Amino acid sequence: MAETDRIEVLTAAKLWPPMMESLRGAFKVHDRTHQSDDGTAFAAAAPRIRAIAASGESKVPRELIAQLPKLEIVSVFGVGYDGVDVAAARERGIAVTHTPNVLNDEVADLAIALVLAVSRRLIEADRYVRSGAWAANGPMPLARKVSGARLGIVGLGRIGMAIARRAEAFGMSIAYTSRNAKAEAPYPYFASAEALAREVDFLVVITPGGAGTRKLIDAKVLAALGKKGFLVNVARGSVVDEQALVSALRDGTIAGAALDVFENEPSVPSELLALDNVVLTPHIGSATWQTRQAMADLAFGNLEAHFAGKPLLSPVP
Ligand code: 8YV
Repeated sequence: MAETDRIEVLTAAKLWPPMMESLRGAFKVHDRTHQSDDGTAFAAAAPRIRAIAASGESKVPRELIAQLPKLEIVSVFGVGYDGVDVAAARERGIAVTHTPNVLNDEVADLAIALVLAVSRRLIEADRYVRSGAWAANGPMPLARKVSGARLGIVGLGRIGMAIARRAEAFGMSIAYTSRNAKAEAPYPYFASAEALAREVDFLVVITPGGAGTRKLIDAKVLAALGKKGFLVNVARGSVVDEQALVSALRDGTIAGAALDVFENEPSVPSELLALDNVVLTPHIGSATWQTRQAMADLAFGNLEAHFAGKPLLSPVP
């Protein structure tokens, strides 16, 4: 196909290289030109751009959508689409798709790994061996048992359920909060994160980001979790009040935290870096070859389906 006949796509994030390869094989790709150049290349291409390929962390605001008169679809490589102004897209009849389900296992695995890492002090233990502290000082301070403990899940969606099923295998008692109680969930429901936090040892956050959940986990919730409680966040940094969390960790209001997501990624508050009772990972919830491939197939498949006039594989609800 002549280069000029190709459908033009704007990427709104640095995408996984194999995903970029698929895009480049099928479309003319403008790789983040709206962010990277002085505006002229983007202004020239904008009237022809018919699709945006975004990631879970991408920002696709109303202002960007307004600059693209031919935009038909935003395909998100990720389950979360809180960075996309879905209302602005809908007003123009622009489709928005994401990659649900294919990453449920991966994110749930990481949530359990973080519960174990922070409670059993795994990262600290690794440092203890490498630094020679074991030989010098003898055994490490004791950790907290996970099996049989009480787990609270904030957001019992597809991934939340996958976390709950794993936790059952650890003999944990499970409770949850979400906007509404789920008839199909066999676990006790709490109407607020604060009420849930008061009853659990581990509070795992896996609720969508966006305005509705901004700073849902605040100083009050952390105080309710208490000095023996641990917070795990595999959702979005925006869901936790990061400054309140730093204070709670420093003051011993809670026992520890394991965080895969942050308010201003990739920047992480320096206070967190200095704390031993914190495990930090760089937004790796879905980051395995297997799952990223499945996400790429789905995100690319949505674009293919759209431009072939077929039903979308996974439109946002
Ligand atoms: C990212 C995510 O999309 O699925 C989500 O919502 O946050 C992640 O899977 C991924 O890091 C790609 O950037």
